[in-house]
Amino acid sequence: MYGFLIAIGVVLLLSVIWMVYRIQSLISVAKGSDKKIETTSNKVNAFLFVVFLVGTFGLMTWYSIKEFSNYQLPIASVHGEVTDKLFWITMAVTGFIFILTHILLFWFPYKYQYKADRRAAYYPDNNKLEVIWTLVPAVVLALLVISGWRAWTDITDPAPDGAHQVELMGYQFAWEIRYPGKDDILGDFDYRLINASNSRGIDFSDQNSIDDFPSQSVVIPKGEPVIFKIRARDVLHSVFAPHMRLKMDAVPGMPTRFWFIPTKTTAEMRVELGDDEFEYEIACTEVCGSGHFSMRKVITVVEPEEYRKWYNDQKTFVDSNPSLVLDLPLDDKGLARTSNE
Ligand SMILES: [Cu+2]
Repeated sequence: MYGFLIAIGVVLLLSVIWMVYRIQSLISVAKGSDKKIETTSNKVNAFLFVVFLVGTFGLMTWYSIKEFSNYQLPIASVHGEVTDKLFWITMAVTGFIFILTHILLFWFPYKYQYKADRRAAYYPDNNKLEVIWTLVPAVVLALLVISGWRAWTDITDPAPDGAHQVELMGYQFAWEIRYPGKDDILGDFDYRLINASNSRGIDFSDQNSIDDFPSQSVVIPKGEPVIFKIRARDVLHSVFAPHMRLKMDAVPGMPTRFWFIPTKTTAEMRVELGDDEFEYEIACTEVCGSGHFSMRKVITVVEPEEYRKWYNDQKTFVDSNPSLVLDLPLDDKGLARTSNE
């Protein structure tokens, strides 16, 4: 009970203080306040706007020049030329507008800081200006969006017939790679078949799986279409190969794909960069857990003849572990034994 009364008392006291303050303000308004508006802090703040403009612009320029090589890694795929061109056009248009509007944004507070002898001009509207600043951005943005959309539909079209298939499966925290083998068809998979000896859940009762083989790195031929068939075993991951300008999410339960044509072998890129140890890489770009950083795989791009030789030399899952097909019907086992002829 006392608590309630004290609370009411406090509220009443605050109300009284507030009323006194309001009355005092109204009296000073009625009297005409002689409070000075043009203060030193006003000038300091106006000046700081200019300092901020020049300082951040300088930092941005310095950083952009210093990191420029990281913005434009050499391109190693056909569609990379298209996406890079789009990137730089968008960058030029938005960068120009960004710099222009920010110069105005920070310069105006300085230029139009309070001056006792200055009055603001009244300028109600200008239809011509409104039309211009609505139409110009609308047209420019429409052009950017349409060219981006056309490039995207080209890139995501179905892969050409005969594209080399590579299956990439992401899991916490690595990638597993599978090739379709001599029949060029990846065998089925089912998450319920995942176990210690079959980490990808490959269905070895599907005859197309019998000649599938694993690989420690992604090996692909230069100048021929390649399709990555991407899936995830546990959480979201994302396949990112920066030199190929390739990025596609790996989603559990929803296979995705990305096809492209590599244009430079690893050896050629080593010469171009003057770096004998250069490797193309896939990095996971979905923060997928504590071991996310370790989801790196090497892509080796080789000449087509070298690729075919490598491809024919690989050992199938079944060759490495015949027990994978021990439970299968007799016909399939027979096929397994003859798969590596
Ligand atoms: Cu990941």
